[in-house]
Amino acid sequence: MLLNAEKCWLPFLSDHCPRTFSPVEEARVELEEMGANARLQVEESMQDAYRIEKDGEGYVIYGGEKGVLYGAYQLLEKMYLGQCPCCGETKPAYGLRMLNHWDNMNGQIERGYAGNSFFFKDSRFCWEEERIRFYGRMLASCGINAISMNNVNVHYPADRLCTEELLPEVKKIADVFRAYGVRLIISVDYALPVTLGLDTADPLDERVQAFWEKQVDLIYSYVPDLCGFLVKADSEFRPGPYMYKRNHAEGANLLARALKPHGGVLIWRCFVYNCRQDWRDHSIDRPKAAYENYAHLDGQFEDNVILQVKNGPYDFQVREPVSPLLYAMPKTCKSIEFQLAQEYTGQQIDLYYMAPVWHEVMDQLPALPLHIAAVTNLGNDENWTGHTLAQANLYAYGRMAWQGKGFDGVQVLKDWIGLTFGPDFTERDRLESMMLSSRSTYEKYTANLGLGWMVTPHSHYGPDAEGYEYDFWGTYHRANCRFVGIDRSDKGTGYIQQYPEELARLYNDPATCPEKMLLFFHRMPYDYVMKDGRTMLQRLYDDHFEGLAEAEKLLEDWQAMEHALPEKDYLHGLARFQQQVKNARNWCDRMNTYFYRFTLIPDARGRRIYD
Ligand code: GCV
Repeated sequence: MLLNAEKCWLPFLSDHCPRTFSPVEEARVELEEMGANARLQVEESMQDAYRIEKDGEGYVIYGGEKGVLYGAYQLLEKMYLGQCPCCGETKPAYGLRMLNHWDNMNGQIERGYAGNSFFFKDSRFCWEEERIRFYGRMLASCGINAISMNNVNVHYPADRLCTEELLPEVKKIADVFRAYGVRLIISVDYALPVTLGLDTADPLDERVQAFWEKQVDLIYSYVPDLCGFLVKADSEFRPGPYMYKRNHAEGANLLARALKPHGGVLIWRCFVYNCRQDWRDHSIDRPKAAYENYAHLDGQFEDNVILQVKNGPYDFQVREPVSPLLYAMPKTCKSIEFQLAQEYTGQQIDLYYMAPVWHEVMDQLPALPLHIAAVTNLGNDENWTGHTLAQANLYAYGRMAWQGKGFDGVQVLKDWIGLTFGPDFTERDRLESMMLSSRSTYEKYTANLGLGWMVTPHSHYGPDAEGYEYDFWGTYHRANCRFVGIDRSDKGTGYIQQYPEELARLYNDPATCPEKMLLFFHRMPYDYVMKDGRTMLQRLYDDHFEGLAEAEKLLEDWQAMEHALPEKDYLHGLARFQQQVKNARNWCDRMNTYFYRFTLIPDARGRRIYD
């Protein structure tokens, strides 16, 4: 049984190999210790792909330089789990499989729920080589091949990560990650030219172009395989090309051209919206923003620009439709961005296994983007992720990034449980069912029928039905005594028309719109009759009560697993499940009361709703 947090899902890796061993050599030793004779056959052309075969002498792993490492970890994993390791050639669905840290150099993590940064502290680099090596193994073992360490909101001194001041440190850490096939990305501040002495950051100004060329040359002299830059521009008070009346193609191309000679990519986030909206103004609809800012620029980006689009049009709510921008811009390279950090999804206290969300997105998109990114859920907590069970999201994300549409979130969860708790863990079915139902449970008590944002402002934890209602972030539900939700149909804000025709038709009509997103797409009366005959209001009440009951059941289930878990880990989880029940009760009571006070319609089943 293994719940040693440091080890996470890599139980077969021990620390006895000399440091001079490469990760591949290390994996071969581990394989030997597991009784497998494995030969590694590097075939450069295979790149990240690998193939595991068996002959009279043992296993042969064919692959590119990175591919053999992925293959070796896969073989270890399969042997540990007692599964058949041989496979035809397997190659990743996405080229770049990225993790974005939102770590600030003061050590805090924006939206971090697992302690502080393991890269930075007190405005400088501060990392333990052992931990970073272990992290490299974790990433390689699930196929992740690029990370950004610093927050997309680039604060001083992180803007100096691409200057002489900090590049020697960036180089040192890049050298550690390189061995695990992980390349670094730097989040850069669009206004760096101004910070460093120019009077403008205008992308069409030749001095700015020369500035970036020189800066990028310098960076690559330290880190020749840097993956590229990540940029959040013109969003949430960040500087960007709009400051100079330039569009985002002009803005992105500036950096992309500087990176191109070095083989670097420019990852440009599409999270751009008006965050100074007047709630009185119904003419602006925030989910329309990404499409409006970018779709018309298709074909105007350099070929090493990757537009990074959040999975939904808002901001990582519990349930959102797929961002319409992901269907658009066929001539532009895109990356889809998910958030493992549980900002709106329980903050690594409430249980939330994310695979169901990824399935919904992938099932719906006709073609996957070329690249994928996720905001990490990691920090320097002993168990990496705050809630130990939240580790599953990182592992599964890596697997999903590898498997693409073939991803099986149930099998991957089974594997993670086996690797983390041991193949003989007696409670694996119970744990699996807890985790598989966790998203639906959380959705029921926090965010029904596509209603999001009813959270405490800023912290984004706990209920506050009108917390954002009169604020400037553009996230309204406009509930009154008869209706709730926003009409985004062709008669409303027109958001739905950003989708391809068939989908737009489906969403446009409340009768065909998926009910779980009804109030995202439509403004509906409380007495609207849902498909199962309940009124919409009754469905809201029922969901909240059910969510609370299911949270209580999660706690009971965890308590029933006490005998199978080490005491420390059991108690760690127990405190979280107890908190989750309190949270669910708070959500249930406050949200039901909110709607009851508007409607004065009691629960049809006579349960207590406070007035
Ligand atoms: C890094 C949301 C979060 C911010 C985050 C932003 C983003 O607004 O609350 O903390 O900033 O998304 O994705 O850039």
